[in-house]
Amino acid sequence: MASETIELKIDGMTCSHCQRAVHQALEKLPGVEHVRVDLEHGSATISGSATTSAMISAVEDEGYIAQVIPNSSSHGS
Ligand SMILES: [Cu+2]
Repeated sequence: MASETIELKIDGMTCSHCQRAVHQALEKLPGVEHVRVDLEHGSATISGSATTSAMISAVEDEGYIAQVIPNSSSHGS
């Protein structure tokens, strides 16, 4: 199973309505298994096999800005 967890930085969320819009946009993507949107930190954590570019465009379609947060913890140097 190529399931992985991706963290996105989301800009533009101001209230729980925004949070829900982002959550729903990500959740309906094919391959996405679990979504958690953190309004306070402006981030989203997505588990599943969808591509990050699909996630970013889904969020942007809702009117928010999404960026991948580089995951520095997966490779200890
Ligand atoms: Cu809002």
